[in-house]
Amino acid sequence: MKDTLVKTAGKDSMLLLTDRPPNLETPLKYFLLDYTPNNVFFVRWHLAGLPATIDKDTFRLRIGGNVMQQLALSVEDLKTKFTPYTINALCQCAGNSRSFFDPRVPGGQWKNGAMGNAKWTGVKLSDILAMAKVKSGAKEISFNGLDRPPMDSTPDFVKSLPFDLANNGEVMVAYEMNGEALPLLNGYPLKLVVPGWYATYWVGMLSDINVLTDTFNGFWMKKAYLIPKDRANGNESPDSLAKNMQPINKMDVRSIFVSPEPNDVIAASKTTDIRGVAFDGGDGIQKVEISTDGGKTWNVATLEKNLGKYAWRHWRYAFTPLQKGNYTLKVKATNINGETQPEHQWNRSGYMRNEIETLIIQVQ
Ligand SMILES: Nc1nc2c(c(=O)[nH]1)N[C@H]1C(S)=C(S)[C@@H](COP(=O)(O)O)O[C@H]1N2
Ligand SMILES: [Mo]
Repeated sequence: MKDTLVKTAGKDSMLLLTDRPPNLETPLKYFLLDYTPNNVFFVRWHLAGLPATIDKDTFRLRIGGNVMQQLALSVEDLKTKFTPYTINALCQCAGNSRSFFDPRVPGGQWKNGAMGNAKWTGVKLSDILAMAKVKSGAKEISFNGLDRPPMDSTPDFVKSLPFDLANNGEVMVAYEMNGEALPLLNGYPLKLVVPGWYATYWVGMLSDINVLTDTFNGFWMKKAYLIPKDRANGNESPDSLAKNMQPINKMDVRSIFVSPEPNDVIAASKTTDIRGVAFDGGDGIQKVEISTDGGKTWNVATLEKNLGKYAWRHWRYAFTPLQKGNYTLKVKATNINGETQPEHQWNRSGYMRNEIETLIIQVQ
């Protein structure tokens, strides 16, 4: 299918998936950069009821539920009453690369561009919770944003996290991405950042934080974003669907090619730098291996600068093909726990794809 590129409010040319709600994919070439620029950072909204503008002066982040002190904080309060915190982290949609599942599955037909690496600045959620003085018995925290369902038929987008994770000192409320205010389409003015976890938890236009003494039962935790339980890589098969499901959580180890791109032509007897990124849920990448013969033999790629355990890691491999023709390249990452990528993977919702990536290039 041919890509549709569009320029929308505050964004440069991106791949259009849907325009209402806005769903935009980042062109692959930007993944050569350490940080994905805000004006091409992917966009994913579930509900079409998005505010067109948000007044920073009247906006308040409300913290309530099982706390001694309910809070209503302005963005200015977050900037002045707390110690700023910055972390580099990859934000990857659970459905990134869904279009490559075979057999195909319904949902946004993303290629590999439903992710981005950014420097997030804001306040640790644990600091906000300390100010609100959480009472004993807290079990989960739910997070809601300003977006609303256009009709009552779709449930509002609300997500929850286990209390201990939410309070771990890394989960944060970001008011800046790559040193600037967040674009409206990426959740201005505040986005929850959950390093290492799929982006479905990174609630944008975050307006309500609710400390709960029980399990949250909302639609977006109990019916959507479920993966097969206790199965490696969230795997199941169309003729034997998993019976036990659980909410998606930490990201699987993965690597992708960034350059060359599919169908690019490279020169024989010359060296081409094959480049890409690798990442996992925050344990750290141990090695990236490349095959240039369809998976028969593997060679180690060079890992580039470490931007932090929750960020992606660029890698590079010098490839000098001697013969003309088509080459089948493969890339496979392994993290420090020895976890690696499967040869084949499928699930009904097209989540957490991390199958070993294949790239076919022409040598001339
Ligand atoms: N309020 C709100 N937050 C949300 C969503 C949403 O629909 N509403 N979508 C989630 C999903 S599924 C993804 S992949 C990320 C996308 O973040 P981005 O639009 O900044 O790329 O936001 C998450 N946070
Ligand atoms: Mo997503």
